[in-house]
Amino acid sequence: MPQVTVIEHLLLHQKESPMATGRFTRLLNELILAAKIISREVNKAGLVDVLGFTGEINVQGEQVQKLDDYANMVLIHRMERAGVLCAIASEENADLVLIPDQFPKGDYFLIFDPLDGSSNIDANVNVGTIFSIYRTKEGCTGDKLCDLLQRGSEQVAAGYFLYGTSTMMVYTTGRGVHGFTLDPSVGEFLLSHPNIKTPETGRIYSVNEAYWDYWDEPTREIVRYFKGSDNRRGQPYGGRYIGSLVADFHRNLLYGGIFLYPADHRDPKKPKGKLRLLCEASPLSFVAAQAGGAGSDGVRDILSIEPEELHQRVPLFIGSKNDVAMVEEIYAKAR
Ligand code: AHM
Ligand code: MG
Repeated sequence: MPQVTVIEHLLLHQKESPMATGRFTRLLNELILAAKIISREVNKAGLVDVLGFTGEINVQGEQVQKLDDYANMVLIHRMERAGVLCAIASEENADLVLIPDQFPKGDYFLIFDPLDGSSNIDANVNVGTIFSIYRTKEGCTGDKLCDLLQRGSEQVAAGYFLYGTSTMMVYTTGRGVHGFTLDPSVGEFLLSHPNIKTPETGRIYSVNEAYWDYWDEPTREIVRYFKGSDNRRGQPYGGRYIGSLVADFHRNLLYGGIFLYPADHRDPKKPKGKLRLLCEASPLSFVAAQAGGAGSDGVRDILSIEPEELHQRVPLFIGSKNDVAMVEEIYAKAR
């Protein structure tokens, strides 16, 4: 396969697309650079003890940061200087991060989860950065939340970096989903998975079944459907759950399957599940939809939900189209 970088691919295949602008290319370039820096630090995670950086203060006299804080800092530092954003939102920041006055501004709005699955870091399990990009609404200054919040269907691009056995970038600008693998010897993400399509019916279900007692009866029926043999496959789906959304999603995207994080009706902390609409569910649903799959809250397409707040949570059922449709069908029957 010829070695095509992300930016070459964007420019080669999307000439007529409004996304092939210099500003969008700059945004993507900065994001990629931030992800390479995060990837380098994630790869060193296991060496922290070996190198003696275990205390609060490292040998340079600097405060040792948790990797998720570090990833957040790198992303904000790079992206606020990119000159193409009007604001940033991160899973780690309660409020919008506005672009400081000394830096030029643009009309893109970037939302990210800097290090999804970070509770797995110490066990050397895959983690990732999820991103979502919008344009500021027409006529808006782009510095007020109410101006920025939009439905997932308005995203101009979304995707993720997966820090796994190799580091990958998977993204869409609404013209298919493409995957690139970081070649550390040249320091570039090279096209490895062009035009990803997910199977219409999957063979994997991914859910934290320990919450069984917290679920309502229709949710249990859904999980029984996937683990039983009276389903579309005529045999149980394989159960796989890493506990890193981005890694569970990526595996299911390639192999076919469904990831479920339902509402926990008896857990007062999670009446809408755990995952966030804007920095997790919406970007991954955009990728899923572009790969021929779907994302739903059990009733509606995730991409159709009008956000009300920055850190809004949403039940999430995402992956192969027929499997997501089955979830909606079982909930609909129960209503
Ligand atoms: P986080 O954003 O606090 O890291 O939580 C999100 C993570 C997802 O990556 C993962 O799918 C989920 O939490 C796992 O939650 P649970 O331990 O409840 O199964
Ligand atoms: Mg997360």
